Amino acid sequence: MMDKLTASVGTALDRFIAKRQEQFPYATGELSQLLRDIALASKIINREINRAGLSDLGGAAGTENIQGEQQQKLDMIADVRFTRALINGGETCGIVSEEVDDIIDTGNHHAKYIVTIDPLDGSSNIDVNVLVGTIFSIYRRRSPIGRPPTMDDMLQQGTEQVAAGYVLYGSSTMLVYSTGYGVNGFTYEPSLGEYFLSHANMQCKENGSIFSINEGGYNTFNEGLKEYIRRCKEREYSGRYIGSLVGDFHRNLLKGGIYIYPATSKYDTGKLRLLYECNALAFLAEQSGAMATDGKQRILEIKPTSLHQRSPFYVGSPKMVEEAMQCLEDYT
Ligand code: AHM
Ligand code: MG
Repeated sequence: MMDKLTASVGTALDRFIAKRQEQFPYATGELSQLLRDIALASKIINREINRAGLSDLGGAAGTENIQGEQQQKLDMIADVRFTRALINGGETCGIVSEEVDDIIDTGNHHAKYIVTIDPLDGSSNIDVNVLVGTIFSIYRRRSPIGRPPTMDDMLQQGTEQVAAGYVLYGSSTMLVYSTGYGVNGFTYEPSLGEYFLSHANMQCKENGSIFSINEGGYNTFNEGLKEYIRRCKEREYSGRYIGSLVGDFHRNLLKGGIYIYPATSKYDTGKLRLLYECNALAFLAEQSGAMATDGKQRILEIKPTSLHQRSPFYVGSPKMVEEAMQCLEDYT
């Protein structure tokens, strides 16, 4: 598989992207440019996040997004930065963002790609200096070139993703992405302003001993999920939950584990959004040997019906996800 071939640790992201493109003789370079645009925007966000404590960018902006959640100032800044980068880059005709109710028409009607993005996930963690992330998916448009993007372009199922990734703004900043040939992770070197390959061909362990779930909702979990959590505790697995999806996912990808956001009394179809949270991570999960379902079916096969729809999310080491699903079937 292409991404698994020649990547050597220390390769700069730009070079890595260019080399990948060379391996596809018919590639036009548009996807490569789009990935570079996302990387550039992430560097700007990284700078803003690092300054947040000093420049009064933490905290709420006093407005709400479509889900009725408070928008943080940095949420909105990240949204503007990514949207601008995608508009200026010219390769994206339409965007779905967590922060914007409707389709964003970039005006690049000759562009081939659609991007769905959560510009700053876990932003309630910024005020307490805990990591946050950006999550993105890239699709090919379905509508004819030269026209505005349509709902049909946006509501593609996850199996149609051309690429997906996340940026983790943590103790160091990382960009992890896949174009469907394995998963590679790049660490940002701030003094050089560049990402370098640090985690080549990332593989999730088949089994793990970390479970990540907000147990505050335990009393509202169904019997199957309660049984699975009981088993995790009987085996003295480590309970680890940052409350920042990218961080929880990244840790479990590296160490082996399961992340669960189930249906709860507050969120009857789960909290996480299919188009710009679950699908991207499900794509990366499967590319790394992990598994992602809504408890019953593969996340990537869910046919979306609306831009901001939610889904329960069970993702991680395949043996753990399979056992959790078996519990749901047997006990519920
Ligand atoms: P957000 O998109 O509003 O930031 O919400 C998503 C976040 C995830 O990063 C995290 O896993 C989850 O919400 C935590 O939710 P909870 O506090 O309900 O456990
Ligand atoms: Mg989010």
